[in-house]
Amino acid sequence: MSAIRHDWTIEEIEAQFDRPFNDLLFAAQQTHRAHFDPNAVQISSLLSIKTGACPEDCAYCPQSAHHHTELERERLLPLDEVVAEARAAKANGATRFCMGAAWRNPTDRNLDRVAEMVEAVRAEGLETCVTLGMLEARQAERLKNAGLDYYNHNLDTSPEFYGKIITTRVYQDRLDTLARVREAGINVCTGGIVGMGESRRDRARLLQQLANLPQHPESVPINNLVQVEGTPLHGVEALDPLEFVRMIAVARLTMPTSHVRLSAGRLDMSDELQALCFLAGANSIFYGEKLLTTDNPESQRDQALFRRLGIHAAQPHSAQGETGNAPARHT
Ligand code: SAM
Ligand code: DTB
Ligand code: SF4
Repeated sequence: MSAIRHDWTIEEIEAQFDRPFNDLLFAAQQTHRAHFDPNAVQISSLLSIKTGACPEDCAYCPQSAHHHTELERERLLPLDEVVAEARAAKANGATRFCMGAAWRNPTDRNLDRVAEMVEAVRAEGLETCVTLGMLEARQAERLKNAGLDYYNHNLDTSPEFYGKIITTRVYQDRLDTLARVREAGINVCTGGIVGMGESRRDRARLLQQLANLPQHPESVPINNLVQVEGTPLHGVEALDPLEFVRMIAVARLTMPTSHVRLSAGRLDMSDELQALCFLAGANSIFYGEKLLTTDNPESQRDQALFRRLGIHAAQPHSAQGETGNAPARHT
């Protein structure tokens, strides 16, 4: 078993990135096998419960009110629509349902409505995840009491590159929200985006931030930028796909027991590239034909890919290191 470390230096992480590709993938796959069923992949489906007109200025995001995208602003979805979508996701094979809102932070009134959604989705027999922006401690507790399993809040990139991407909130705000989620006993889902024009050192610094948290996130989404017309990052040079695979592999090596999610960006990836990501240690995907506002591969294509690779869906709470809907652990 690989050691669980929280003291990674930037040089050590960069050295992993710099290894010959085959050596890196072999090491990542060994680590993966020490902690997980190598042929099991966790399946989450996403729903945007409140779309567009976000006050934040994240340069990658089609939902920011600062950019001129073609997205229609929508109100918070009614409960019955959310439950219908959750049922459909479950019938389609998802085990976790993630609800996203384009907010800087939720108001208490909105949080009450989201808490109802969490309760109702859980009652359908799905794991629940929400991503609502910044949270206060009492709001995290409110969600925990509603039975929330996971909270997603990404660090997105390195502390150094961050200011080039977002100016309306600082890195420390994100770390504070993550600490409150952890303290409330909710599983932490946090990762980032690559392909935004950052350097390899930025990617290594992001992984260093994640791996050196007091407790590793249970879930680490690695998003490849989905370029949307009208956002400032539209037209930025795409990342070398093999560098994306390296990012997955180094996430696996630095956070051996976390679920590493091959997240946004799969639509543009070949089956072969996705297969390399699974070999590098990715063991979770977003499944279903939409992410939040952009497209994801058709379910049938994913089912065919799983068949080709002999991959099966992981059962909820089957992996080590998950707190489930249980009290906070302090390590
Ligand atoms: N508003 C909340 C927040 O930012 O915390 C929650 C929703 S936000 C859309 C969730 C995450 O989606 C972002 O942190 C970012 O990592 C990811 N994301 C947004 N737009 C993306 C894009 N165009 N490509 C890849 N990932 C994206
Ligand atoms: C995450 O890391 N990626 C998801 C989820 N968490 C909320 C969102 C991806 C969004 C991609 C752009 C869109 O569809 O709007
Ligand atoms: Fe708003 Fe979240 Fe998009 Fe940033 S990533 S603009 S906070 S919806």
